Amino acid sequence: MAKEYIEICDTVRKFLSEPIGLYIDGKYVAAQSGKTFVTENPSNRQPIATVAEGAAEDIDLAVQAARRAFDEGPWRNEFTAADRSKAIWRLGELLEEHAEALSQLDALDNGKPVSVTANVDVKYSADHFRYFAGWPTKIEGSVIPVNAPNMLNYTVKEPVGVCGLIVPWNYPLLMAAWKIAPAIAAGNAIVVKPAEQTPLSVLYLGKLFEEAGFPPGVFNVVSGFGGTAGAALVEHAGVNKVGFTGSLEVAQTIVRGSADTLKRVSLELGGKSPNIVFKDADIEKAALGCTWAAFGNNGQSCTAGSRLYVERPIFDEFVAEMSRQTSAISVGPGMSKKQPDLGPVVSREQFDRVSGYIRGAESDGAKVVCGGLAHGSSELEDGYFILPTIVTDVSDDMTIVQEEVFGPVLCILPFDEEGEIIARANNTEFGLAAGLWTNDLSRAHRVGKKLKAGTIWINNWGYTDPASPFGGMKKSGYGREMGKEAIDLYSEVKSIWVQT
Ligand code: TXE
Repeated sequence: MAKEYIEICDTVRKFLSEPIGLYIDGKYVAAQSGKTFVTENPSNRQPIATVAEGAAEDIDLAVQAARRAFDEGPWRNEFTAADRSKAIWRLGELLEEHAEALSQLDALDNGKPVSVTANVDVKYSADHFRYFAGWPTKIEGSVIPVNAPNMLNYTVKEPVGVCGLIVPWNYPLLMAAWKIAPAIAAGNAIVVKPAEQTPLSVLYLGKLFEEAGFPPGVFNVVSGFGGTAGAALVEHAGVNKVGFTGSLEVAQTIVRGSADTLKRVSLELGGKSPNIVFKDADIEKAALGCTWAAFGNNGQSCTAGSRLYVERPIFDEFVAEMSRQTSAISVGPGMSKKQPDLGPVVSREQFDRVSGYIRGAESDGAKVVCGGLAHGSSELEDGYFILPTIVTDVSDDMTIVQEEVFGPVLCILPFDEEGEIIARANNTEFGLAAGLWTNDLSRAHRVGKKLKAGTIWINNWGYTDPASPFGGMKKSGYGREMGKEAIDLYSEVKSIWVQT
């Protein structure tokens, strides 16, 4: 069968045709070392582009540019809150105007279907900027009725300063937008370190910041690797705050690495989120919701509902329905004209890791109900494809049930009663999200209250909104992104006392 792909648009073709520089102080520049690296399309393992490989010396230049912009430039001294607001709103519009290019860049780099990058990644990123465009004019302090005569005490919220934002590859543009938008809305200057697997869309943003009227140095991007560029950003004395999304291990390195300079740190990490279906739930609706909870974004979501507990009387029926729905999910290259539901996993490393988990579960005695490694189609053999996989006959203590797979693998387990399932659901080191499906209103609230996670979804899964706080408990991190909490995350409070 002929392979049919969406044509790469002229803007993207041009952007990718030459080595892509770091974006520092309003200009694209080569890395100081002259080093570059090649990004690979996980759908076909072909090179996409050559990208500058930044390291400590480039981070230093980017931080200096951000410091100048923050300490001396017009950003702090001339831009009013309303000016900031307008520039951020314009950025949201520009994301939409450049939606074709941005969605193609994320589809090439991450592998996910371009229909998804257009309708989720780019659309939600634009929405995110527009939401935070409303904030600068609403960041208020307060007047405190202190117990002291002739004394006026008030607070102001100020930007933290220069923020280092380290982002992952699962939603390359959107995870960056989650941090960039509140950081600049609060008035900070930033240096972004995109994931080495997916640097393209964030590098492309440089042009858009310039066009939106941001002064040079407010937004900088240093592409490169975690252990070099990422670590240098974490340790740099000119950086006041680090915002990170990624793995627990790297988060722990970041907390240690930022100890000397005592930076503010916020962390959005992984999960092994439990999803609970009670026997009174609407089965078809719940099965559809649970399917996409697990396999949306190919399971490469920090909130993937990867541990599914189903009440025993409906267990067999539910697994059969899930298996039917999961087998109907189409998988293919991100730029395929067929517009599959899911693409490949992001890299060779993730492919090996996820397939290792599936093999490990099988050798521990688990049953693979559907899915597994993709074969039988030349189109899929070119890339890092893993079919959405359901695993049963597992127990709570098995690796596949305990560890974050971060790929299209779902474990389904039976349970017998409410008290038992709350304890089992909470028996994880993570606490990012949890969900439950029931038509019993009291139970929905009762169980929801007892689940230990930053987000609880009842009779739905995966909803987020720029206005609603999002973040984790336990080892899923600390700090809340989005909503007014995100403005606080990128602000300091100053208390001012005036003798009247
Ligand atoms: O993440 P890393 P990886 C989880 C998921 C996945 C696993 C590994 O389980 O399978 O992590 O993915 C930068 N100092 N999540 O290895 O390494 C790195 O360059 C500073 C969950 O890709 O944490 C990239 O920009 N930065 C998750 C970013 O950290 C460093 C999303 C994330 O990469 C660094 C991604 C260092 N020493 C993975 N080392 C989620 N919560 O959504 C790496 N980085």
